[in-house]
Amino acid sequence: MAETPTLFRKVLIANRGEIAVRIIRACRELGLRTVAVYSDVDRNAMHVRHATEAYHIGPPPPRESYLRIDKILDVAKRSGADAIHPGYGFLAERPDFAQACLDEGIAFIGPTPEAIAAMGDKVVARRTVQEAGVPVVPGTDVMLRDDELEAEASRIGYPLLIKAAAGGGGKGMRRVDRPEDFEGALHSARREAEAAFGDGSVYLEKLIEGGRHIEIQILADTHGNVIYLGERECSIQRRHQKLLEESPSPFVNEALRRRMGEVALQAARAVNYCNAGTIEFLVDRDRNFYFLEMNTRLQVEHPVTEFVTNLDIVKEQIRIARGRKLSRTQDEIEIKGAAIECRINAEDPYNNFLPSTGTITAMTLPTGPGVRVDTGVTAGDQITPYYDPLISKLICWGDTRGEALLRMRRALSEYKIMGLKTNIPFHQNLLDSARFIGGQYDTTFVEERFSMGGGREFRPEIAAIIATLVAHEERRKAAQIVRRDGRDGQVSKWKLAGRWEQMWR
Ligand code: MV4
Repeated sequence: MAETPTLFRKVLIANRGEIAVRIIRACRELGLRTVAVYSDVDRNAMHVRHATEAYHIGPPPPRESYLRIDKILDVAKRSGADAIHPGYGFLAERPDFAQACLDEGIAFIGPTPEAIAAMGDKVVARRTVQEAGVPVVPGTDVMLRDDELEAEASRIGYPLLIKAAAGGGGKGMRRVDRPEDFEGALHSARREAEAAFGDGSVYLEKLIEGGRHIEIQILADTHGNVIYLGERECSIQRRHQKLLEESPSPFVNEALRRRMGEVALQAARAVNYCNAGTIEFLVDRDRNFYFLEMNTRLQVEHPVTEFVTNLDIVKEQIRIARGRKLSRTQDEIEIKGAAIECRINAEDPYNNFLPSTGTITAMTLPTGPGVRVDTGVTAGDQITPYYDPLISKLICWGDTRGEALLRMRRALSEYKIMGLKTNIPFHQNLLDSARFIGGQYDTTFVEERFSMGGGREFRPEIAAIIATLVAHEERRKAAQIVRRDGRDGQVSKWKLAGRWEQMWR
């Protein structure tokens, strides 16, 4: 195997859209040249225009372009790229791609093929982290025959979940409430897993109901340093698609953050992890937390962590790949303020989130203090059905959760996209809902308790105080606000409790 260069000058970005642009920007700031790849429909895309050079790799379907390892490596060789950043999706979590890069003497800006493979098999991941002392949901740890699984099911107890070993992200999952339903569910889960992943292996876990999805961002370098960058609350999702993320989580206090952070480091060390990664946890109502899976890539929602830590995660990834040390130690990580990210998707929230395609005829992006927009499209661009519906991420920072929330409402109201339907109205409704403002939501909220237009009269000053107090719990005795009469005032928690009750009625 050729030796991986640690000094590199030119980075190929094996991706498209907002994340390709994000990575190109980090490279430019570091003085690195960039190579874009594009399919037919992306010929004039923003990521192509931002890169130093760009190469065509085929037709729009990902299988024929962005997933073609051979074509991408060929471009790397022709362009003289000495590193490849995979972004998220596409080839980001394919151990064979990471290995192929290394075999060609090209640095893969991400973890080792071994770590990707270990975490990609959910049963191996579960066993590996469990042996390292990480709490996992009670369940099965090895692949078993159908009759053995059924015996294990009664040991675990109902309700339970059947999960695909090759799955992740909720694909191939089945809930089983009663023993008599087990056999049927097992067969349909195996069939679905076989069709989706070419692997019908499944395992079982006890079902944790009403949990929150909270994940820990970690960074690990080649010198054995591993740090955590706080958590992201990702419970606002629909059909396993995240719609909004925030950091810190309004549910996580200092003690829980530290415990989850330490456990995340144990999980990372268990696979000798290197580069940026995320440990997903399910946190129940009593604040017990359980390992779900590890994502061995840069994630869509990384900007909320960047805002509250003031760290550039993509630059850290490049640093790590170059064999340098992390720019900070754990003691130098401080969570400052609060950040919220809204995923702006080309889909119609008034019509069951139906994908919306067509040309963006006009677009005005929000700007101003504490606002960041990561996008890969501009007015005149076409949104096609070939790729995911994410057209932009709107991220807002505030000194408090309340300020971040009000800033997000302001930014959403400035955002104008013509020619397509977007989920901006969904986010506006969500930010006006009492449960979101109060931080009282779990992974079932959007699908089971939320409805468009269900919000009450919005009182920004009350909402901001509640959002801030909930997030900061006892740390701030009262919130400093500007009252309707224009005077600054302290609002006691008692007074707020009263206002909060009013919002509920
Ligand atoms: C669970 C669970 C409850 N109990 N496992 C869904 C995606 C995959 N990463 C794991 N998932 C879940 N696993 C046990 N034992 C509930 C979910 C789940 C979920 C998790 C995170 C975010 C959103 C979710 C929505 C539905 C179910």
